Amino acid sequence: MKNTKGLFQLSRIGDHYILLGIVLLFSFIMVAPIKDSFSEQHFIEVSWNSGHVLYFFLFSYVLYKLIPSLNTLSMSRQYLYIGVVCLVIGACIELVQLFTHRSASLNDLVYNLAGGMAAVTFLSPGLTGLKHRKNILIYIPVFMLLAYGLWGPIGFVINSYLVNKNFPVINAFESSLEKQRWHGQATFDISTEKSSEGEFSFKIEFARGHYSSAKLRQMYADWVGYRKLLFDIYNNEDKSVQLIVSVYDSSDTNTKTNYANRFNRKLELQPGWNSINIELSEIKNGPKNRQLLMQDIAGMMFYAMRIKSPFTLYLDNIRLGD
Ligand SMILES: [Ca+2]
Repeated sequence: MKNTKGLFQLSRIGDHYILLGIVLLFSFIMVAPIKDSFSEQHFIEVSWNSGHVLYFFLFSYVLYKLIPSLNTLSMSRQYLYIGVVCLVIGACIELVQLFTHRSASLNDLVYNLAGGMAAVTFLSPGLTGLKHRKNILIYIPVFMLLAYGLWGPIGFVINSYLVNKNFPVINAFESSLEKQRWHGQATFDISTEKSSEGEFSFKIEFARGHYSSAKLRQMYADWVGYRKLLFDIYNNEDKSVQLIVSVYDSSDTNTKTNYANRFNRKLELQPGWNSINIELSEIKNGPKNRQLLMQDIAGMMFYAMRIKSPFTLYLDNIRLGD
């Protein structure tokens, strides 16, 4: 028998109808409008794109099951056909998303392609018959596509390790991965232009408008045993700017955070470096009708409102101290 052993072939399972069901379920999730509270869950959000990879991997698997003759084609044709099908189906999903208030993205097409190419590579029996060197040439681009497609959850796991390792330093911005912990309407990136610690800081550009924010969503939760929250901010403007810093706990993590349910402090930032030092006892008593759960801190937010002219800040060395 020729062409019957794929690297991770699942043919013995024979339950492709179950897999077809999973694919249909994913189809529904990918086109259904999602709620704010759902999209705010950091892990789901950073991993969301990787769902495309999984979906198109399963989708391609089902194609192999439903059309067994695919296996008999040359490898290049399998890559071509599966690739084209993934791109066309992916483009249709993007079109449907336009009508369900979900944002369509060209990046998604790359994630879809990664899933399809991975399926051909790992499930098709053809590759195992090729010579080793030729295999490597195919594996390298496919693994690069996969790494790109799975970067969200991979980055999340590495960040989880860094968050634990570096605490009580919350963000020193010395790793480009730290950017993934942040979310918000402001434009931000790791920068070498200024730093109060190490070589890098977090450049945040607040655009003109009603509201703009940068929100830290992946952090060490237990602040018990420390006395102060400290950080440095460089105000790049030639006049003072107002910024509000908020700290919230696990009871308050979605986009509709209640102002009275968290700690808020208005900062008047002078031009140049500002060293901010806030007592954790004040943060604990920040919410109006309760105390913040200091053992279960979920996030921090830096935001500005009614911004008449855009401004740029550099944030560095967010840490807890005694
Ligand atoms: Ca730094």
